[in-house]
Amino acid sequence: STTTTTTTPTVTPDPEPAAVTGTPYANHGKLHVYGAYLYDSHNKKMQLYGMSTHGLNFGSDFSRYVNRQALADLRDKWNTNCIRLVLYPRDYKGYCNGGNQAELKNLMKTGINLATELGMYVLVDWHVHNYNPQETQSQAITFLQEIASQYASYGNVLYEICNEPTGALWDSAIKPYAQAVIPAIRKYAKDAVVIVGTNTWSQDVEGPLASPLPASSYGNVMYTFHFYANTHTDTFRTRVENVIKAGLPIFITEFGTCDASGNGGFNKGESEKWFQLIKNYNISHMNWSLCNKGETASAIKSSVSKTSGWTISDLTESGLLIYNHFRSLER
Ligand code: IDC
Repeated sequence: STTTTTTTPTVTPDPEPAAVTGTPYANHGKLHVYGAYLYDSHNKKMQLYGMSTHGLNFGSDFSRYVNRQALADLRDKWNTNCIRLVLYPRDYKGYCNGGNQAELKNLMKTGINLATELGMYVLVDWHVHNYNPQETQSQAITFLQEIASQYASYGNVLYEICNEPTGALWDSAIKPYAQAVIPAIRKYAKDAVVIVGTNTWSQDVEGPLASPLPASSYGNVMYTFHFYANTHTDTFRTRVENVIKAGLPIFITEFGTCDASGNGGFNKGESEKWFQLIKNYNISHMNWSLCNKGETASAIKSSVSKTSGWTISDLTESGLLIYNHFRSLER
């Protein structure tokens, strides 16, 4: 249902942080969406990019990367301007699946605070994965509204309200979900950028193109597309290009250099074809994932336990490709 009763959090919003000189946020400020593109506060086209964490709910092997030195390295050595903080509502110890809610909320806030202190942008990702986002709608509202109430004036915080809806039609499921969740966020964070997932693991971007959220009441909204380079090739690039040309603002909040399973099929050539499209259209993009799990998508070798200060030889083939790609971009 689209009518959800919510309680108003009593949190006093944190004051807007002072921008640290020379950081991405100091240089670009609050972002906004116009037509198919994201712009900075100087009205220059803006591209956010960086690493996605793995699931913060999956335990300290994954959440330990949310630390100051790791984020500083991602900013200064990897040349990135954004970090994506991933919280699964379901899956293992997810926020609505037995996870310690206070701890998980704290982890998210720690990540937001660190990113803010370092002048980086941050995606707060409600990581719906493989189902209709309406199934966790009321918890999404409560969680995201609390974050938005505390960080109401933080221009560096973006809200990703559902990672990858699946089996959820745009018109009858995802759009009404967005129409329930976005106002809860906007009650506090009035003009924060919000990113809405699309059906079929965030591939069906034609849904919102045919029936976008009305711009009059839903400004600063973008729509999600995800690719895994060994699975999604030319036909997907054509689809993305077509919707952008038709005016749909796309944010690639997750991509992998390998198979969609996250394991196997590292594909440099197809990844580079995506990087070219990304460059042509200034598309924001976040890589899965910053961890050392023994799967192809991980950026850190499984033998490496450091949580910051990685050297080239600590990176997997995926990590190295991504590191070099990010360093070639203009932050
Ligand atoms: C995968 C992880 C894997 C984990 C699984 C749990 O790589 O370690 O066991 O989730 O659900 C996505 C999802 C992302 C997936 C990733 C790879 O957003 O959660 O992570 N993927 O399968 N979409 C396409 C691929």
